Amino acid sequence: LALAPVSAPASSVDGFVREFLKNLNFTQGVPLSASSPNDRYLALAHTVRDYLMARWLEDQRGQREAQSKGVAYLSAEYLLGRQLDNNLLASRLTDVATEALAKCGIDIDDLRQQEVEPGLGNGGLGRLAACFIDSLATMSVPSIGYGIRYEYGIFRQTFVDGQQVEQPDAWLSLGSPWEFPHPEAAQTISFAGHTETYDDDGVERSRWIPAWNVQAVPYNYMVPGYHNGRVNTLRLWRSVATNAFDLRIFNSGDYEEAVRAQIFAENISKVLYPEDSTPQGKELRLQQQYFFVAASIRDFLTNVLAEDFDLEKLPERIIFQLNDTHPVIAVPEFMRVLVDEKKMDWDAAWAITQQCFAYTCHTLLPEALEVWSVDLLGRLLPRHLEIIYRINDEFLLAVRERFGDDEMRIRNMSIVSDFPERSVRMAYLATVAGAKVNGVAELHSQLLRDKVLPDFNEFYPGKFTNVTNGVTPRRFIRLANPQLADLITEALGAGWTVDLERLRGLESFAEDPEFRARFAEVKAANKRTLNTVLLARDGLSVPDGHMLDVMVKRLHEYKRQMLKVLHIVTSYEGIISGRVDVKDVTPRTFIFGAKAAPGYVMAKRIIHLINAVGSVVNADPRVEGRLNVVFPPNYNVTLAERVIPAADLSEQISLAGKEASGTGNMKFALNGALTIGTDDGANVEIRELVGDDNFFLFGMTEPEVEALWAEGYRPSEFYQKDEDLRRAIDLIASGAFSGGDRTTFEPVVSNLLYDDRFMVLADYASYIAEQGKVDAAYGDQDAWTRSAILNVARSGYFSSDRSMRDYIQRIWHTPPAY
Ligand code: 26Q
Repeated sequence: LALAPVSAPASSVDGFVREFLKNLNFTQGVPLSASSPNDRYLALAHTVRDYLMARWLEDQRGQREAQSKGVAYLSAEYLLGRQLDNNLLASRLTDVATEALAKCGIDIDDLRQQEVEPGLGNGGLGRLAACFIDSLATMSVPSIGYGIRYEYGIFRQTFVDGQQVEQPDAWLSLGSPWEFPHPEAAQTISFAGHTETYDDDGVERSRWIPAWNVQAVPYNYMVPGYHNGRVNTLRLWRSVATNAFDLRIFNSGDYEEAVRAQIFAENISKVLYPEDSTPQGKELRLQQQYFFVAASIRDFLTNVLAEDFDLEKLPERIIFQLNDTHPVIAVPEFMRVLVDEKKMDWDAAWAITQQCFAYTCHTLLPEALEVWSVDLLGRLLPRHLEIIYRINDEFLLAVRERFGDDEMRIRNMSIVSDFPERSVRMAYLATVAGAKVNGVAELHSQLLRDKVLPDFNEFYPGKFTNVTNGVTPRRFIRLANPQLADLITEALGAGWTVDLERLRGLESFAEDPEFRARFAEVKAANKRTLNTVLLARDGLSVPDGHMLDVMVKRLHEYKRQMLKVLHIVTSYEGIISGRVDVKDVTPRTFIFGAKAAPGYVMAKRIIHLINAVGSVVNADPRVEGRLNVVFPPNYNVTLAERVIPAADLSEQISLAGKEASGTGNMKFALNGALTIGTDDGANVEIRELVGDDNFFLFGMTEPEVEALWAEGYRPSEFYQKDEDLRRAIDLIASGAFSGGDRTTFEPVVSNLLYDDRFMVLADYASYIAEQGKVDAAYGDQDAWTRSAILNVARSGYFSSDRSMRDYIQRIWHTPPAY
């Protein structure tokens, strides 16, 4: 019986009712009559799990037995969003579950609200990883995601007097029905200590004598494919104290010390670092990185490969995709395992390693490129540092062979830099080790090749490639915008959800007045839903008849929320100065969503300013309610799913050459918002696809940005020359948004006038002019709707399924299905 495959419960309403009540009674230990909403949510989640279990077990066995090449996605972040609805959708259980719960007198919507989303990521990079594993499961690609099970995900943001205050995200506190811990499968992960050489039967070898270790306990999560019966695995590691370690101290009677050891070990997976640029070289962060990749590599080698597997054939079985530099310490770890533990010859091990890794870069900001001080690396991972040095020595030798003793070039290409302190450049290590290096949008990949790593591109022709990001249409259309999804299905038939280029078929419907009316009605309904959600969530409202102008993303100077603020202040100043008749102002609601890294002072000031401007503008009777600033705190995936489908205008206004790709931009276009944006990241590709007539372009191009920098950028000149800009900045400086206090926002103003690294002032005039065109275009609602439909019709390219196909073809060379 134990060998017989389990089977899924019956997919009937009555079957579901039975399973649900059974879970309520036997898992939650409560009768329906005494159950809390949380009990019911957990019982429902367990019921959905049960339906997926048979396929999951089958797929785990199938993937192991197929022995085909697979992908291991290594990512320090997975920003999953809520699981219940996704898993219901994937397994076709939404209707059955809804009816079954109704029979029990329960509104399933009430239970949906119970789920706390796992916020195990900061923003774009983490959400991208979540979209990718969804696509891999949906496309039956043999794959596994590896990461960290943070006990606290991205902080919960609150506002106190308009300023950001962070609260811990205790996402596990009410139970976590989607995870399967396997403490019995824990791995030991070691740290620190020293290295030594020894004589191994006449061969001199190195080994690492670590000083301490922790246990890495795997927590498995189901990743169901959409309507294909597949269930892949996401394996997140939790750190716990090693028993033996505890016991020794415990027996010595030093209980405090024993507890300290426990806390120390468990700290590793305790909390997600909330910085997503200019990372500090924190030791705990390096511990996290090594902890999860070492556990993942060991997991693959011991649990996936057969015991007698010929390691020379590793490249035929695995490709580790490095999601940015965060998991790059996997490279020396892999070498250490092959050379020190498996006793493989260095050159053979290196040849294999270079085929088993590929690296995705997600940034262009120099300050965001990760480096680790040699000092810290040597203390925490002494053997890995030796290995990195040897990789670098051999690499630089090869560079000399190719280019001669060009010391400048050698210094520039060295994985180990000497300045400002001796440190390891993780992006260089990844580039040298990776079979391929990719950027995340065409423009980004081109700049990566030509501006960030040109020497490497010359040395490794063909290594650099592009894979433009994508987003999953399951979560971001089907779940987030069910009414649009139904309208599309009615027009095009089913099938578009897994073949998003089919949205092209909507182009002809854009010419049909009746379809346009229905499309507009869906948008209006989504706005009403958003209004209801925001009212309940934050007491905020989105008035009827307003254009919804949305800027949601992490707060960063390069993303230029300040430009948006200046636009709002300009509109406001026009009204209160009497130069603009309020009756001529297009009613707009500006929605912001943005978290700032807790230590990013300027970003926090900008949040404060947005809230301050909102308080004044929203309350000023002269505005007659035509400008409305709404800034719900704690923007997350759950809120994104409500905001994006309601949006009319998508703000993608980063300085050209700074946003690697953006993925929010894609979600908006797919939900029928028009974009106002710069020629940056994937905006470039969105505009090419949707057409100039359906996209509001403004601002300098990347070469123009370069040129202005080169000639010497003086923001104050723009302030002097542009009257509207001067009025807006003066109004902020006057204290109009800070109760007359001129000091509150002085640092923001000074920064704009005298520094302005991201050239907000240089692009201001062009932005304001383009916003004028937006207002004019919005005046013709029917034409606007036509453009919105064309945005949907022409954005099918941005499905993460297409991204996966590109990775498979250009990088992974894995079979398309198993
Ligand atoms: C690194 C070291 C120490 C602490 C934190 C970090 C860290 C964490 C997160 C560094 C960067 C991140 C996240 C970066 C990120 O989200 N980048 C975005 O990736 C998206 C997906 O490719 C792109 O669309 C965005 O353009 C890019 O900004």
